Amino acid sequence: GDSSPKGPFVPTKADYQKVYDAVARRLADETDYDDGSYGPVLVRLAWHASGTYDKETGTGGSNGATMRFAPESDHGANAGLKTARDFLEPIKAQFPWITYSDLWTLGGACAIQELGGPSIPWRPGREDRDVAACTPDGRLPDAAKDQRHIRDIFSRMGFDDREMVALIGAHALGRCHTDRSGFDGPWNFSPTVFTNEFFRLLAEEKWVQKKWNGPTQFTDKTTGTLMMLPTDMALVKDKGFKKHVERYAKDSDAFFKEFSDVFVKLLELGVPFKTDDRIVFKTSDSE
Ligand code: DDH
Repeated sequence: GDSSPKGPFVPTKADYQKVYDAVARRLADETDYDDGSYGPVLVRLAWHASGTYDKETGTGGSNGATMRFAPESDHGANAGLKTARDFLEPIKAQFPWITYSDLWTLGGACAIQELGGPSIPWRPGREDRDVAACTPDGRLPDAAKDQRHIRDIFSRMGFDDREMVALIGAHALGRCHTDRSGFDGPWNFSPTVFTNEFFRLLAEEKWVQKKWNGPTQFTDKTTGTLMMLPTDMALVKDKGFKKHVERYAKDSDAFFKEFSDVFVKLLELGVPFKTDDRIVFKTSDSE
């Protein structure tokens, strides 16, 4: 028999790659949802888990996964994210040693990579916290507002103008749902592929206010099928933001590089890591 002492399980990089592979496999298998992928909603889960960070108090952020609990799970901004949390439950069951907070951020990194985005170097070290660590409502952005609100919210996390614009470029992915946010529709024609299309369309299309009974949103004059939120339009109204929109619209490589850096930073806000060593996961299409 094996007489070696059995300490607590210490996962290696290979173990985290197995978790990545399982999420990637599930993304490839479960295509009967929205535009054919759970990837966008996984990205949104990772963002809303992380974007509650407050640099002054050091509260919030991805460490804790407190969106498992009410009241945070019921905050208006988190409507619909149960879909993403439930999608990851079988992965948690298969790898019970990983924390929810590591799993949700790894899921976001995996979705970006599997949908054709840049690699998102990721490191483990988050610990789940209990309901007492839930953040107050109002820390995530409100789509009906303007550039001042965007700067208030994202500077509280510690981001500058360039980083704010790069992050919001994630709206290349997914769509709005009337039964979640009240808004409706996708931002571009390939909502399951990570591209700089959000910026290209924002810079080049003519956007007009949508005529409907729902909240104020904008639609492209050419087809009338795409959408922009008031906060998206603020990125071309504000000079400080607009120069980055135009740069990313023209230079996909710059967007991919700068998005990767800032998404890595977002996922790590407030986490007391024990290692500086990040894992660059292999995507499912690399051999
Ligand atoms: Fe967003 N986002 N987001 N967003 N977001 C929505 C969907 C998605 C705002 C509002 C909305 C980021 C920034 C902002 C994604 C990623 C990111 C929806 C629609 C609203 C509303 C929700 C629904 O109805 O299902 C606002 C406001 C901001 C802002 O910063 C001012 C950022 C920074 C990210 C990121 O990932 C880094 C993704 C992906 C989606 C699509 C989700 C889906 O289900 O599809």
